This record gives sequence, C-alpha cells and structure tokens, in this order.
Amino acid sequence: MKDTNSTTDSPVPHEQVDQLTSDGFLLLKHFDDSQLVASVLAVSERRAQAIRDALGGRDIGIGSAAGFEEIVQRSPGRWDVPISMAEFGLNDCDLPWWSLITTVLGEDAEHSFSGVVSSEPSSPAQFWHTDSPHLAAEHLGPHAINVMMALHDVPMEMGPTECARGSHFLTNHLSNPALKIDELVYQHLSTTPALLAKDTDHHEPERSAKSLAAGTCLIFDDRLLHRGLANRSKLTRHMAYFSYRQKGYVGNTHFEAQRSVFDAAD
Ligand SMILES: O=C(O)CCC(=O)C(=O)O
Repeated sequence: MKDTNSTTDSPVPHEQVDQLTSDGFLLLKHFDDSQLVASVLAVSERRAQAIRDALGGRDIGIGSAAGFEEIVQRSPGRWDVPISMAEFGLNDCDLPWWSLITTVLGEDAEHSFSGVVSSEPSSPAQFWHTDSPHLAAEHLGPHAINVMMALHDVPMEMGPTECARGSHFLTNHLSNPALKIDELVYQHLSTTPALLAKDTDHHEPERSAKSLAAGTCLIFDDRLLHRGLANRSKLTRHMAYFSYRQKGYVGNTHFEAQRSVFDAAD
C-alpha cells in the first residue's frame, strides 16, 4: 500500500484523493500533533469511563439498536461512545484531514458523528461490515467518510482496523443481488471479502491491516468492507473517530437506540 504522509496544507495532495477513490481507504501518518492526540485520548478516556459507570451492570447487547444514546457495544468487548466536537474541544475545519474531506464530499460536507471505539483485552475480531449501504446501482462517489485516529500506538496484537482494499466497488447490494443489505451493514458471519467476489469477474479484495503509530489516521469510505481485529494485548485499545457526510445524506444505522444511560434503570 502506498501510505501517504499528511500535511495540514491545502490543496489536498491528489495522491490522497486518488488512493481513497481507488482503494477506499488510506493511512495519514506523521501529522505530528502529539498535543491533539493526547487531548483527544484524555477526553475519550474520561467520557468512556463516565458512561460505563452510568451504564453500571445493565445488559446492553450487541449493535446500535440494542444500545443507548451514549454507548453502543459494536461487538463483544468493543464499546462505541459518541463524543461531540464541543466535548473534544475541536473544530472540524482546523483538523488536518478537513481539506481531504471537503475535496471528496464537497465544500458543504457535514460532521455526522465523532467519539471513541475502545476494544477491551481479549475482545474478538469483528465480522466484516460496511458502515452504510450504496445509494444507487451505479457506482457513485462516497456519501460518507470516516477518520479513525489511533490514540496511542496500536501494534498488531492490539487489533488495528482491517480493510478490504477496493471493496467499496463490490459492496453494492443494488447491483449484486447476492448481497443482503442487513448482512453488510450489520455484522454477519457470512460477509467476507471472498463473498463480494463470488460469481463475479472480480478478484477477492486484498486484506490490509497495519500496526499504527499514535496519531495515525485511517480514512475510509463508509461503503468499504472493514472490521476491528481481536485485541490480544493486556491493554484497552482506543481509536477516536470523526465521521463526515455529504450535505443532505441521512443514514439511520449508526446510532438507533432511543434510551439514555442516564434514564432510570429499565
Ligand atoms: O474497532 C475498530 O477497529 C472498527 C470498529 C468498527 O468498524 C465498527 O464498530 O463499526
């Protein structure tokens, strides 16, 4: 993979846009703002702990519909706690990836979600999934982009995010009737890179997962097949995420719960 170094300068290097377009993901390394990373980690740990304390011993289940407004268990031991940009003390347009986002999604791109995904020691690998479905049978440009930032070094044993290169071209359930939307967007055992290529002229997408230095950002198309790998270390792995959408795009699968951990226990 051609890893691309990020800069905070505009215009966005064409290579980054080209790589996001062709591979569906790219790594931005060495933007070298350790203060930003430390501050995002501190806010994330504080908020995640407060929400886990409020959740207490309540059973939460897996998936966004089974969760709470403040926390979703994405897979066993993998907790997603949304955190607003105000809580992070950040502005999207100051972030080093913002010009890439607006180049790809348009100048009027919108922030959709942000937060932290924390995988506990011994949490297993996720099933492969996309974060939202294709919107048309023809291949359109991305309608949403995610930025996942390593908040500390993430060696392979801690389970970085694995991507299936170019799979955003193959996850279209509107053009491939063998694919089921619910089994793409919600994690399902049968969804694999091989399934996307089955009975088509395409090769199985190559799997790519790399250890990440603190501050490295994985940027990917919402339609890319990806998964968090198992955390085989003794430490909790924290990745912050910042998600963006084209103006007007409304997805409804990311946070579906309508109950709060601060409501009386049910
Ligand atoms: O934890 C990760 O690396 C990825 C998480 C993810 O893709 C998800 O929960 O939807």
